[in-house]
Amino acid sequence: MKDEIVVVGAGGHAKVCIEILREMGETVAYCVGDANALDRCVGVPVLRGDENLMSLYAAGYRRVFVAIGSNRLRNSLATSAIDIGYKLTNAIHPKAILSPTVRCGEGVAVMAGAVINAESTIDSLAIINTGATIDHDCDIGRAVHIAPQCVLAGNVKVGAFSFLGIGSKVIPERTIAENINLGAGSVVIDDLLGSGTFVGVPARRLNK
Ligand code: JB3
Repeated sequence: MKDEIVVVGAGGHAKVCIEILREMGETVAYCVGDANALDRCVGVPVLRGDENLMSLYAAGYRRVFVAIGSNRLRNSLATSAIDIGYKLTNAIHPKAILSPTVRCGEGVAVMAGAVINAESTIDSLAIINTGATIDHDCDIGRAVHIAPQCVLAGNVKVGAFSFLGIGSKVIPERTIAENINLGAGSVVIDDLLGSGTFVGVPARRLNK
């Protein structure tokens, strides 16, 4: 069996994740992109088409990291990879700060400068992007994306597949439900319930 990692995706997010994996001392053997992917991604050869996941598995690769920004696509490609038999690995930058009491799922990306404080939970396939801070006792759901420079105070819950736009902030003990898109720079002072898009200061539903 091979120890090198296969990265699914070959775009901007994959570039960042490959470099994190290298910082962790890992080697990325291949990226698997779609039909339009470029030949290489930060020096890693790119194979086009998800059928390559089967042939790489047959060739002995077992570890995969799904580096796709879209929450839904990341989840569905990870599910396909697990069905083939792959194990999801994490990409956690050595210069992120994670409390020893953080619980982390699989396939999670944590970028440089992110801080995750005591007894928070980061579910599988979440992205905690550059410089985001997640304070104590937060609960970040499956395939959530917390964009760069977001600030979550203590006891904040974010439901599966939600996206918090760049620089948004959430005061303590608020709940953001599943499938919510929060606009850049928004400030959440009330629970955001139901799916949909919320924007502004304070954050309000954009449309019904
Ligand atoms: O905001 C930040 C800091 N990063 C963003 C990230 C979270 O999301 C970034 O700026 C982008 O907005 C986005 O990055 P991503 O997902 O890498 O997007 P893009 O650069 O457009 O690349 C998409 C990649 O997904 C390409 O390499 C495609 O080949 C690949 N792709 C799309 N559909 C797929 C599929 N790959 C596979 N294997 N299968 C697919 O179905």
